[in-house]
Formats: sequence, structure tokens, C-alpha cells
Amino acid sequence: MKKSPAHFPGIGTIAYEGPTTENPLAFRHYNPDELFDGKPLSEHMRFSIAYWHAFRGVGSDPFGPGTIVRPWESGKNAISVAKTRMEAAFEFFQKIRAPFWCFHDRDIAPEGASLAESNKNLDQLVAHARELQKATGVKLLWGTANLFGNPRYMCGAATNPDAHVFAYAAAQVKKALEVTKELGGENYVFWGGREGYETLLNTNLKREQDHLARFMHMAVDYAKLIGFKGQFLIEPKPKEPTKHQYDFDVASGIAFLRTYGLDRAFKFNIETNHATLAGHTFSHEIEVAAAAGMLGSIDANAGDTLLGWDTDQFNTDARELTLAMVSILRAGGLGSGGFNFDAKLRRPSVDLDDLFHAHIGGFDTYALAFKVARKILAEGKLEKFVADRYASYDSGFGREIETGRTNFRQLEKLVLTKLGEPKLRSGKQEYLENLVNRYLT
Ligand code: XUL
Ligand code: CO
Repeated sequence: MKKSPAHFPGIGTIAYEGPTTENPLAFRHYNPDELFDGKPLSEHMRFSIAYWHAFRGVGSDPFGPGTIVRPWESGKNAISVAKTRMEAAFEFFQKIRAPFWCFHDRDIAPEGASLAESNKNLDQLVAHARELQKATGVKLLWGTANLFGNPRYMCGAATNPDAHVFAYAAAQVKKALEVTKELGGENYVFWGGREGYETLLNTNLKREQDHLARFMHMAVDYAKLIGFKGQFLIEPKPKEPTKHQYDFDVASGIAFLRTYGLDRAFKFNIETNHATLAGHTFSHEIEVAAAAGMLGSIDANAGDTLLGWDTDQFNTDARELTLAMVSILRAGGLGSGGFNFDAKLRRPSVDLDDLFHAHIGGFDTYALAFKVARKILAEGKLEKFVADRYASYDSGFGREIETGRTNFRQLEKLVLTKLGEPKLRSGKQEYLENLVNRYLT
């Protein structure tokens, strides 16, 4: 492959320099080669770059156009611009030391005038991606299809009232699955941005949910047919762009998957900002997925407590991420998933190096959280506290409750004849909050 010019001149591979470094373009906590349990940190974290934000985001918002202008975006031929952009992206993946990337079909190749033309464009960029992956060693964490941008999807894709649109979306996902397989994608994500409704006045909710399930069954069947072995993931989000999205949160996602017999084929891709938009903490969503054995991957970002929409910021909150990492590590990690930085630069962050600062902060905060969480789990104070709190279920009548060997009559007798009034036992919340803070300082 021909050697392209440096798209990020003056910025080399980001080095790990340790917590005391004054260099803003160095890692302070993320040392990808550091071994934990005999495995490098890069393999524990499996960081991934989101192509749509890092290389298609221009800083536009509903009040004004883009502010971020990249030098590689100039040129008249859309395919050749797309190829150069992809070369810039892979240079960035290497310099920031991300082992993975993620994309929507339409992020990497321009949509054509017909499905056939779009597929042809995609094929050209997929061939390019294959070469770049081979040359750099960067791998595909997951692929997905953009089923929300084009006007044809304004009333949904799989949940569109028009079967013609359903068919078009099916064809698009068929191709996206083939492409994800071709690039060795380890997962495939469904985020149902417009799979919801604006008003019940024009909506048959039951039929739309049935159609969504049919669509997912078809995807699972097709993956089997072509031998795609990646993990299917649902990425819940309560709203935006629709007023009410069907995959509202992990709990409603589990109910949906179980209702339609899809629960064995899917896990969850949990996004921090989607969790908070649903009125949950990030940790809550992780724990709900883990409890169902369906924790799959993470879209790493943060919202803003003062704003009610998906701001997709880089997360630098060590406390929030430490608690999330405790839950993730306790659940045994993410398997084929990883941490995909589904986060974008703020509109005034127009410099090339802003992209580095943003990801350095994200990687470092996660790496710090990983280390602190390991310490918390290894010291076991928190784990012991929780285990002790439930110890009354470990033996005697508590054990009988858990194993289904007692009933209301027996328990009533026990209370009347032996147990009497339960003693109040402190939940010790403030003590525990202070305990967590001690690990962070
Ligand atoms: C939107 C979002 C998507 C998905 C992939 O809020 O998170 O970018 O991650 O479609
Ligand atoms: Co996301």
C-alpha cells in the first residue's frame, strides 16, 4: 500500500508517561502494554474509536452548521475523499493506540442514488478498510447500519408503517452484516434511533414491535446463513430522535427479547448517556444486563446533568467510571465487547489536536477506573459488606426462601413463635461513599 502523508503532522504515537507527566499529549494512566493477570491492558479494555463522531462529526447543531473543517475533506470525488478520510482515521487509530474501530455503513462510504450504487460504493471502501486493517493491525469491534439518517427512515426502519421501507432496511442490514463479517467484526449493533413513535394517534404499537422482532429474527437467520459468528447487540436509548423508542433501557430490552424468543441471540451495548437519559445511572444499566447474563459492550461517553439530550461527551468522571468498572469486572468483563468512544468534540473544539486530547482523557479515565476498581475488588471491603448484608439468606430459613423450600404459612409460624420483630440494620451508605472516595484520592 502506498504510504500516505501524515494527516496529523507534529503529533506522534501517544506515549504512556505516568501520572506525574506534564505533557498533555501523553497518557497518564493508560499504558496499553502493562500486564494485569498476564494480559495487557489494551486487551482488558479493548478501546475503540467511533468513526461517525471522530471522522464524520463536524460540530453542527440545530442552531448552526459545522465548525470543524478537516484538511482531508477537500476534493470533488466523494469516493476518493472517503478513502483519504479513512487513511487519516487509521493514522489516528494507530497514534492514539486504539486496537479497534466501529462504523455505520454510511459513515465510511457515500450513499448512492440506488441501493445497488450504495452497495458498490461500500464495497470500494470496505476493500480499502481491509487493507488498512491489515497494514495497521487495528480490528473492527462492531459494524452497524445507519437506519435513521436518510428521509426514507423518517418513520422508522423495521417499525415503519410501510412494508416497502422495512424491505429496504432489510436489504441494507443484509449488506451491513456481510461487510461486518468480511472485516472480521466481533459484534453487530442495532441501535433503533427511529424505532419508536412520535404519537400514538397514528401508531399501531403492537404491530410495530412485532415487526421489529421479525426484523431481528431475519438478521439472526441471515448471520447463521453466511457464517457470521459475531455477537448481536442491542443499544437501548429512551428517546431522541423519536419521542419514545421501543428499546427504552436494558430492562425493557430484556422484556422485548424474551417476549419474542430473541434473548439467546442478543446482548446489550450500554451507552452511558443513554442510561442517564432513561433516568438511570450507568452502573444500573450494567448491573441489569449483567444480572441477565447479557452484558455485551459499552459505548463510552457522558451526558450533562443540566441538559436533557444526548450530548455524547468524553467521560472524565473517575468516580462514575470506577463504580461502572467495579460492576463490569465483577460480572467477568465484556467478552467480545469493548469500550467504544461514542463521543464527540464540542463545537468550538476545532483543532486537530483536540481529537487527541479528547480520546486521551477518555482512555486515561477508563484506565484509572479499571485499576481502582481492581483494587476495590481485590481488597474486598465493599464485596464483604454486601455479602454480609445478605448473609441471613445463606443458612436456615433464609436459605429455604432462596431455594423455594418454605412458604407463607411456615414463615408466619416462625415469626409468631421464634423471630418476632426484625432488628433495624444500617445500610451504611455514607460510610460506603467515604470508602469509595478513599480509593480515589
Ligand atoms: C446514537 C448512538 C449511535 C449508536 C450506533 O445515540 O449512540 O451512534 O451507537 O448507531
Ligand atoms: Co452509541
